[in-house]
Amino acid sequence: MKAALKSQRIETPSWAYGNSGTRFKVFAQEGVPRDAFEKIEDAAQVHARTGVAPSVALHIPWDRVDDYAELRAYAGELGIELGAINPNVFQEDDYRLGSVCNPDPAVRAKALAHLLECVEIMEETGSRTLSLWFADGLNYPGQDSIPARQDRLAEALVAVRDRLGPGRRMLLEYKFFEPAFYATDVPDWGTAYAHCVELGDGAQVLVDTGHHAPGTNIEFIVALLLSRGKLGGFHFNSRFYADDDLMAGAADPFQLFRITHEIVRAGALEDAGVAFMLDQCHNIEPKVPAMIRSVLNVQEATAKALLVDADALSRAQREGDVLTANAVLMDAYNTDVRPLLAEIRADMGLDPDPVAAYHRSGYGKRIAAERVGGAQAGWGA
Ligand code: PSV
Ligand code: MN
Repeated sequence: MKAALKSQRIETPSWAYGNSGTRFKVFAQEGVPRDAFEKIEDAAQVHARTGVAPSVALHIPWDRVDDYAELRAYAGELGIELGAINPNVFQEDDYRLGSVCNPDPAVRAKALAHLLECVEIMEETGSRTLSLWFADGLNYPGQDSIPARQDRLAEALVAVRDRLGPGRRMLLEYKFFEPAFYATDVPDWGTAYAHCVELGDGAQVLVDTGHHAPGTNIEFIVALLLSRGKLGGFHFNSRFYADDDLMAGAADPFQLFRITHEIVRAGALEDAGVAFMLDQCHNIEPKVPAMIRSVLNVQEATAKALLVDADALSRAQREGDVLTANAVLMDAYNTDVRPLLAEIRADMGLDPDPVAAYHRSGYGKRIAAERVGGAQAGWGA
């Protein structure tokens, strides 16, 4: 159990270190990175404190630099790697009616060119994962043909797949609404799964925990995708209402446990095939310690999942003993795993309390003093 927790890998998103907000207001914070290099410094802090966050995902063009080899080397100096590359085909005026599903072939070609640029960036950054999310969709019934848009999507995905280098894969993320309100082109796991099956081995589904209707049983989706070899990874975050992008484990730690239980049960924790990534926006809280907290929350859920007595559970399930089966799960969930995780951190040469250690380090004060002037990074809501 200790070995599994020590070797867990949780990827943090570069964009979570920049300013973010809602469509009503983006609140600027002191010390926010001005470029991709400074975002990497913050991500490296999260790894330095937790020991289990050794890579950072990039979003292009938010993290565009002249020399990706230099960015990769800088990350390496700070002890982390560059992770998934996330193309952005949702923030230009041309994409008003969609990107790869747009009725205009010229816009589709532009979007595809950006996706292929990101495939090239993967070679320079050493990234193995291309993480695709499309904001494409419709606001009004009749606005465009739903099946024609599916065909356009499939055509673009095939073109991307055919350009992926060896050992590289593409993940397709779904989201049921926003920014489109009537029909999203990849709204659910079924649509993503259907495309990934057609695309073959190099394509898998990405589950962002914030992208479901309230009450959706996400662990069911996880279990099903795992059983079909099509679960590529997660964007963990918490939601109360919509795609809130709050700290993972903040809203519903029990849901996070139920998801990690399915992963552990399927033996998929050690299998590097399922990428544990975070996708969050820290609008009002300080970003680096919020990210550390999120990593710890995922770690706690995983530790509890590893505590489930698998033999007792499967015996109770075989015997149809509903109450015992449920009690086995709840026993694990209700165990306080914090002392165990503190011990593991001590074994790893880390401070047992990563958030306190971060505050004591003075890093937050230092970046607030040093990162003055220039344009703070943000996703421009
Ligand atoms: C879309 O809501 C999303 O979850 C996708 O993963 C994007 O890349 C990310 O958020 C951007 O914030
Ligand atoms: Mn996401």
